[in-house]
Amino acid sequence: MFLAYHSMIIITHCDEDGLMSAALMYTLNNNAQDQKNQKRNKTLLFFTSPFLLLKRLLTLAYKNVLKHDLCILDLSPTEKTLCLAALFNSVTWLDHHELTINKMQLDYFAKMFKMNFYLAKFKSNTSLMIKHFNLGFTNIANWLDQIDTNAVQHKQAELFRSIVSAYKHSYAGAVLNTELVALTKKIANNLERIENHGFDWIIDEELQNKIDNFKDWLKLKQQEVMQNVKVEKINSLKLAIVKLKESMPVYAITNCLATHKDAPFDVIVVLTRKPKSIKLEFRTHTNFDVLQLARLFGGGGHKVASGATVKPIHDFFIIFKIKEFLHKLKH
Ligand SMILES: [Mn+2]
Repeated sequence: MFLAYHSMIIITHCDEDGLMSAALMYTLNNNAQDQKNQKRNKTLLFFTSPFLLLKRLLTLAYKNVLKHDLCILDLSPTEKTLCLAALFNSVTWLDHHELTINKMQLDYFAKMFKMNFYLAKFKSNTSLMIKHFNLGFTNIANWLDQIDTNAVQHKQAELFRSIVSAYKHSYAGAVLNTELVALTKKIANNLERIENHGFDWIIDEELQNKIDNFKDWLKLKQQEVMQNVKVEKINSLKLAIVKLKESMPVYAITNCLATHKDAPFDVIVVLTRKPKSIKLEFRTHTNFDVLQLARLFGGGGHKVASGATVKPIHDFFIIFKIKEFLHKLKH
């Protein structure tokens, strides 16, 4: 699986789970190299979103892909991304989201190209990898499961979420990628320490300031959300619509809306307007299947947490489509 004389490209989801998955992959990769006594030319790491995976693969495929082993983490495969990934020397694909393609298609790619899939429903991609590769990091698996399902209870899960959120709040674009790569390497080199003692040692004065700034900003944003949220009722379903002009962590929206006087909400729609697109996020307080809403817009994810990216059309058309769908549901 790990051909050490090739370079490796890791593409992972730009969130806590994606970062930890990449740290685990770094470690697996290094161990494989030690055993073979070979050195990999280099390992490149890219953070992206499900929507931008296709673009990232296209950009990378334009360079000499045959030299590279590709590894994709915490991002679900589509027909198009599978086709592009097949161009690389070899592919290792690990993901825990609901599949959008059927098993026959996957089997075809696995048979035709050097592609290894491990796609299974786990609470986090991190716990999937820890189980699959028998890594034994039970605390890390548990913390990332809590983060990825927005059920944070442990202090270390909350701390790691704050660290990654603070990075994403402080940096953007290529600089964010560079900073997250450095953080991933730091974590990869200290997995035992994290498993036994958590993340406190990572926090220096500079990072603490970033976390404090992020938390202050988040409090203001949460107040805005509570003031501007639109609540609607469709049949017996309660719907909360939040429109944003600047991204903010969706867990923070879901959590503050849980204290709203009309909570719990069956459907939470977060609509973030960006220059060239609109990011849609769907969450629920009541286990309502919001994956079907993301699918309406060509997106994916989990049944209780999903998303899609659409062209910058008027909000009206998006909200209309969601309401129309909910109206037609039988209760
Ligand atoms: Mn994940």
